[in-house]
Amino acid sequence: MRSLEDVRLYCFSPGPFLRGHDPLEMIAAQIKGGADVIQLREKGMSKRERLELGLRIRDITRKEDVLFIVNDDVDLALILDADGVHLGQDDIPIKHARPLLKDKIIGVSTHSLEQIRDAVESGADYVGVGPIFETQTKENRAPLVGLDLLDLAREHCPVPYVAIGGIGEENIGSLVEVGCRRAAIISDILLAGDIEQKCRMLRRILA
Ligand code: 3NM
Repeated sequence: MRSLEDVRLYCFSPGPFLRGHDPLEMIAAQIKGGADVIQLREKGMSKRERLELGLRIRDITRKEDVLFIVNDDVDLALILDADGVHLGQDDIPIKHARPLLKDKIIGVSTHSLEQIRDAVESGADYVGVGPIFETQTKENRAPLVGLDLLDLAREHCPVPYVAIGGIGEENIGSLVEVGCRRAAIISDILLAGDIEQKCRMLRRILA
């Protein structure tokens, strides 16, 4: 299995950016372009629909040796035998999720150094750090943390950390300048005319 240390480009299921396309085609294009992770993140779907899409994502990610992470739903991650789950600050705390997930990956969204420290102390395998830049994708987002929190993460975070929020072609270089080579990107990729090419270009900058 691909290691979290090696993760560069962290990608997502289409969510609100589907716009009549085939979700599997959009996911396959991200994988072809070098996605290291696919997260199932479908806030508008019923659990049954998430399960059905998740089964298809599990198949393709296994075949292509890409990590498969499920957002929020611990039970769905287990049913799908995903590689792990991603938990927000308002989701189930790690201490309750870990006994169920055992050695599966648990990632946690963090928006401050204190939250990074708490997540690590609770046994997070990786943390998301954001929002770095302005984003329209997440409702009720936390205040912008900017590149400053990535600077602090580099010094104080012992597990892999992934930058998120408003990252795209025009600003991804600034992450690398503060030593961060892992980016989670939704809209800049899923709105691209050529998703595969977009991923390839972004990943090359992180490599
Ligand atoms: N989490 P885009 S920001 C899902 O700060 C998510 O934890 C964030 O989408 C956080 O790449 C965000 O389109 C949205 O800005 C990222």
